[in-house]
Amino acid sequence: MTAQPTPADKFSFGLWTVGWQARDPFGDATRAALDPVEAVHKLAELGAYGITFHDDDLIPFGSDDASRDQHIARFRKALTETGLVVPMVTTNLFNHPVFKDGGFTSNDRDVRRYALRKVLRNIDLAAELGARTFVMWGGREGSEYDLAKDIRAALDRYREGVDLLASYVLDQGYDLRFAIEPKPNEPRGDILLPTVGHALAFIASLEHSDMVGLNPEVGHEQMAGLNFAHGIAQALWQGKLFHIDLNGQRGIKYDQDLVFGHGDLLNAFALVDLLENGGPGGAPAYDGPRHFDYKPSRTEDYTGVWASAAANMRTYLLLKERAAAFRADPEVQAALAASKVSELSTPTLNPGETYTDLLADRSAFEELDVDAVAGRGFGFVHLNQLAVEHLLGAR
Ligand code: GLT
Ligand code: MN
Ligand code: MN
Repeated sequence: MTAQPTPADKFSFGLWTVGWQARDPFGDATRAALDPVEAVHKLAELGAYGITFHDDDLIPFGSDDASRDQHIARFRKALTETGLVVPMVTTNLFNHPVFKDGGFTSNDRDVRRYALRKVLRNIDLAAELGARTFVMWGGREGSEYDLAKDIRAALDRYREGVDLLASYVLDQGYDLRFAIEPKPNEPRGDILLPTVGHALAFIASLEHSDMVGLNPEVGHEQMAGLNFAHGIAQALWQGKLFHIDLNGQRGIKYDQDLVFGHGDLLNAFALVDLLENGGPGGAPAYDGPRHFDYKPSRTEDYTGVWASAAANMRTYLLLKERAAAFRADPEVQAALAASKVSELSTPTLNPGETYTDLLADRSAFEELDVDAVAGRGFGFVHLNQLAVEHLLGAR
């Protein structure tokens, strides 16, 4: 197998992923802190092209201006040395206790104003480093108690916040777009904008909705029992797939952040096929970073951390290779045709046909042999089995 990542694959990692010290609600850290400079060098060696971060991942919360500048300068030097880029930046509005009831939607107005200032400062840094996407994961925007949060007011404040940030970016002339990351729960009992669908509806209500899209995460949709590949397809369909968080999740439970493909592998296969082959004429449907947002399991030492980082990229490339073989297989092409997959792209009405014409078309209704049509099988199971066999390397 030749699946060797290169920068052309556009793989990126959050600093908080490989840098996770594996502290969980039940146990202490199992790994020492990772120097961001080392993360840059290591990821570049492994073949990644980008690294992303929260302000607090790079600059410890509360740092004074001089040490802030120093942290940024060391990081920039590592970027220059390795050629790694920063395609995305995000702000931590969840870790410090001040955000215990959220950032943009805290009931406490002082917190909301502070949160906006923290993000504005970080937007300047994002632009300075050449990031094109600014992710907003509102992990603390939510509630545990229904009567304690006025959800409509919270959504008003959320919109007020995003509108303000978007107009700041426009006024500064930054080449930066926002990507909202949905999640149904954890750390809050219920998080606002819990799914791709909720976030899309929210985005449509914004003043600068064209500047705001999505950063869906595999595990987050799956925590809600949803089909990730479907969510991504709709995000693409709506022109809103601005960024993507790839990882693995096994069912409806806490956010596992496993390596990409270490959860629902068949859905990951469909996802990679969609991203890589789902555009016009079989071209890629998405050309942004393939960003891994995973957590190296708590059981791993640093050897395991770097092995898991490499595993994300290798799994993606293997799935890409399998998807290409699947598409090129004549038996798959015959099965796709038998399943009428491409017939769905034919409009239901003829060019220029109106509902009056449809009402007059006796072959569509009065004369249609409904029982005969109902009797036709679609052959979807055969098609899926071919996908499984390609996935298993059996074809
Ligand atoms: C946090 C969360 C992720 C988000 C990150 C961006 S931070 O670790 O679990 O899903 O993408 O804020
Ligand atoms: Mn997650
Ligand atoms: Mn994420």
